[in-house]
Amino acid sequence: MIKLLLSCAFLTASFSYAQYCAGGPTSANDSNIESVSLTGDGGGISYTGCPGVIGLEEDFSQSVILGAGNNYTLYVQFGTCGGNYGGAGEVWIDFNQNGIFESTESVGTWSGTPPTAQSVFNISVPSTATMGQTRMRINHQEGGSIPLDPCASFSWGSSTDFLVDIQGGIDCSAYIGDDESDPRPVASYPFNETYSNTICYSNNNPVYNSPDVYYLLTNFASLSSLEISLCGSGFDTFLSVKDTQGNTIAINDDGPSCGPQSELTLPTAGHDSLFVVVEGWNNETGSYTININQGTLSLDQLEGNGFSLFPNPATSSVVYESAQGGQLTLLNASGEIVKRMKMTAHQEVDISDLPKGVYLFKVQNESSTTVQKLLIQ
Ligand SMILES: [Ca+2]
Ligand SMILES: [Ca+2]
Ligand SMILES: [Ca+2]
Ligand SMILES: [Ca+2]
Repeated sequence: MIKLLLSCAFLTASFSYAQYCAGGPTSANDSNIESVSLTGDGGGISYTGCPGVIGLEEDFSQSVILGAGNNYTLYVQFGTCGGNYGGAGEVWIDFNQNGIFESTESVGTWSGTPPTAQSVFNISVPSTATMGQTRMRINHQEGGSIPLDPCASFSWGSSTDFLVDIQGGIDCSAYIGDDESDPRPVASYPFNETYSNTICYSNNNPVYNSPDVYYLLTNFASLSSLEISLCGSGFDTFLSVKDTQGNTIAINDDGPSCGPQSELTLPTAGHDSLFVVVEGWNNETGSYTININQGTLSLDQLEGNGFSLFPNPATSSVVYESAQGGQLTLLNASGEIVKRMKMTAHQEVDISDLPKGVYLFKVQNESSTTVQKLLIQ
């Protein structure tokens, strides 16, 4: 019973946290979905469209139960709440519950100028659909042409979402890590796993619409920096690191050493736990490999060696003191170079143009490369 309750709670959570794009019409007049009818294995949708609604309409007053692997008939009247104008219509169901209406999830299309016959669409629910509650979206875009963009904003028409409850299919209750409330735990290092965001994950981190997987890193007090790498993954990845307040403190799209896969190194000072979010560039999904380990910038070893920096933390400028000068490369927490300059053995460096955060102050000369952590506040 507890297990059942937990799995219900999970399904509710994974549904309510998915962030769906929302476009729709900017006017409530003219072209509109007039009616929708769908009978399933239970429940049902019986909808009347006029008067029109501006933006995305979420009609969650009713839902329909559909079985994975089964076929159903959907009736849609693409029409108008005013004058008759040409346009197009399309229906999608988010069968894999990743928060995205992919072109492969299109159920049917229509084009014409109302009045036209009611559209009759066959819904063939994939046997691999994700079990639980998801959305059906119906768009009617005046002046639009097939295929429609499920996320589009336009002047006249409709964009309406309905609830669909999938029975059978894939049970995602074991796929933890969809969002901050249910992260994949990482408490020992080095950590690595090969995993996938292809099924059972939804789009909670809106950097890209790709579904994302959340990790919660703890127990890294003995590591001065963390190197997080998606090198070797099977698609174009994007990596974010967030603190427990939800602030993004580091990001990487295409890492320095492995093409479109992502990698970054960040100091751990000031953090007890961190979220790491793996997603794809754009809508990309697939199998990935994540490695988390002590960073190659071993700050504990480097700190205090070679030069002094003061004040640190600093606000507007910082003074470098050493036996010799060199080339400064100042990097932010994402590993991006924010400043480069030649320095003398005693050099004041203006940092007033840089946002608050943790930086790496790296100095290279003929004899050495030394790095210190600089906090700007
Ligand atoms: Ca989908
Ligand atoms: Ca997610
Ligand atoms: Ca995302
Ligand atoms: Ca990338």
